[in-house]
Amino acid sequence: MRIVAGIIAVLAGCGFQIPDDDGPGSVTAGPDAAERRDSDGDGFLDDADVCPNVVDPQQRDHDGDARGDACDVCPHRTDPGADQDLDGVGDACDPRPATAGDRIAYFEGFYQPVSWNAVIGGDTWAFENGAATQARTDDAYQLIRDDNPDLGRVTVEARFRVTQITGDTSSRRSTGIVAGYKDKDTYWFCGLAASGAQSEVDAGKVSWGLFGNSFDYNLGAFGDAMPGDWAVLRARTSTAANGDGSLECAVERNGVMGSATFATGAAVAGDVGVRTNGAAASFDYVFVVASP
Ligand SMILES: [Ca+2]
Ligand SMILES: [Ca+2]
Ligand SMILES: [Ca+2]
Repeated sequence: MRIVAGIIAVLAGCGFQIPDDDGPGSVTAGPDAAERRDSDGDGFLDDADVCPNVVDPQQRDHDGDARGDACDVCPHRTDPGADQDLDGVGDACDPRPATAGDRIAYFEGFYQPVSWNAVIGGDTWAFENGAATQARTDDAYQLIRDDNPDLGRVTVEARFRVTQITGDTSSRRSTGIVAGYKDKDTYWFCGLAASGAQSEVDAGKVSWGLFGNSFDYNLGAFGDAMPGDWAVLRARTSTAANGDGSLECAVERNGVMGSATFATGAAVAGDVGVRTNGAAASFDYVFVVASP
């Protein structure tokens, strides 16, 4: 959502860099050569570059902690930058902080251009100010990022806010993420759902044509109605040795945590996406860690 140091860095990058013979990105030696160096050659001098060693002309820093999205070990969360197992996923967002092997599959801050696909409902999503927004409450809408090959086991974190739900209670009202998306009839979901004047956490799997649509839920996890405050969702998929898959789903809102887990006899593999059903909502980001 934030771009820091952009103006200063652009001015510095355009006006004061003097290339010499030491190769790309270096500057003429002098008393302040270290400050004037552009190590990655992206036009932003190191002391004003949010990722001094990653070519990053966009200079995006979604969480505003002065570490750019392109080099932040937890790009969605202000954190000290610690990574004890050195796998590139910060301790604050590593599902296994003491075991190497996880990796950041991607951080999606929904800045244009966004290359996600509308797979359910019309393509009525808006991408503005670093958020994906669905304003319609009349139907289900689902966006998927198509990763090839599929990611397999994932931990997904997303921040979202529901602004309005349809008053028609004949349709299910929910907002959250999807994981293990195969096609519009086969995917797992985790999110916040309407439950009378309260809201609940749902985890489940849509598998029409195989087992039907089934889910588990944490009824009345939140005393608040579904629209309102921002919520942070965390979901983990796993597949056991016998092939059974499960999805752990937790939502935190105003310091209150609700969770639900759904398991069934099918592996979890496929793409990650976001989904609304009878609800208008904005997604601030989606952060995905892939694990072996
Ligand atoms: Ca630079
Ligand atoms: Ca950052
Ligand atoms: Ca780590």
